[in-house]
Amino acid sequence: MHVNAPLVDISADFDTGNIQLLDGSDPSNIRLAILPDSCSAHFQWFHFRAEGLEVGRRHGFVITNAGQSSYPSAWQGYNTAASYDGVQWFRVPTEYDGQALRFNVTAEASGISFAYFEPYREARHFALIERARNLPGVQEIACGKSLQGRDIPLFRAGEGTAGKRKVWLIAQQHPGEHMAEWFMEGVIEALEQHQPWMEALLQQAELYLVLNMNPDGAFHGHLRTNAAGKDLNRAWQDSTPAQTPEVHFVRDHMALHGVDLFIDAHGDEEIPHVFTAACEGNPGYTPRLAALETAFRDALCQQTPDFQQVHGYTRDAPGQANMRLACNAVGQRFDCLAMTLEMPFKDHLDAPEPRAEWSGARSARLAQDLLKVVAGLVPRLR
Ligand code: GEM
Ligand code: ZN
Repeated sequence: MHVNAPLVDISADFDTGNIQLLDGSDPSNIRLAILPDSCSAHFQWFHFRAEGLEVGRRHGFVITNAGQSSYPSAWQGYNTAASYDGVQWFRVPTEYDGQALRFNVTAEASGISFAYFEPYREARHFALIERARNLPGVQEIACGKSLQGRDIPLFRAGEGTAGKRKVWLIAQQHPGEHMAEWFMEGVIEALEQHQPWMEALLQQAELYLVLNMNPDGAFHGHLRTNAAGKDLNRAWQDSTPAQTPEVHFVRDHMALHGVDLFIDAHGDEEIPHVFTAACEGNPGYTPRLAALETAFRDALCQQTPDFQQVHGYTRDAPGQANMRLACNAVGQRFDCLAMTLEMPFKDHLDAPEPRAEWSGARSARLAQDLLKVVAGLVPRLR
């Protein structure tokens, strides 16, 4: 006698949530679809909770519209992030047939979460802001507002004294790239630990930090845009308070304080490696900047196996960079070392960790390694 399994409850009505339930009648074939960003066709980020699973029973999930996502080829070789408790995340084997994305789990508990990447939840974001606010030597020097009125604090580690180099780190312009705020958590941890190398860095530089550039998009489970459907990483020439206040706020404060080194933390859907993109296509690119980029990349390769220089974006031809991007706009405007840091949604195949692949913890660890490299590079920035 076939006993109907209890229906599995699928929910995404929480911060960073994104899924639409199409058909939950068969627990071995729960059919789902990812919803697009609010005012944009972009979609790829998903995060949902399944409750009412039968422990020991195999449950199957199908994301039926994966083939129409923003980066469909990115699903090749991708494994879904999963967690029973929302804290410990692991990957589940995932199949992509060119249209649908499929993953199964033999339930070890009655509830499980699935996401495109280990989510950086709003509660943790607020806690990180409080950790920064309570850090000795760190001030919240300004607070911008997102389009929907969420705070965007600008923190500075250092007193703003003349003569110190200004190192800016921003994150998650693209809200679905949650590894970016995990990276910023690593920056805050490094400041909390008062390691000698950090003290040496702060003797010669100040850190200007934006933990999450796009809190609206992160809250709504967006992949790429803010609440107005704008890609913030295309707004660095013509940001406006009405459509892209998040970028407008940071650009204003960069003009006020100056920039000697800029890191823009992102995630990449397709390339299973950690890498950087820089300013080789800028009209103002010079041998000095080229040498700094090489020194930075070589030093980070020496510092950690979680970085490499073989794989990455195609280099821009001379004078052909898209100057609407933060890295290129800031590098040009301030004639400084400026880089986009890309962390993978998959694994960093130069140092694979099959259980969780690329993760929040590895993103945070990368930040510590990157700051150690920055500490060694500060004397050369100007
Ligand atoms: C990327 S940055 C793209 C940089 N490309 C080159 N060739 N330098 C973006 O905004 O599209 C960052 C990201 O989305 O993660
Ligand atoms: Zn991005």
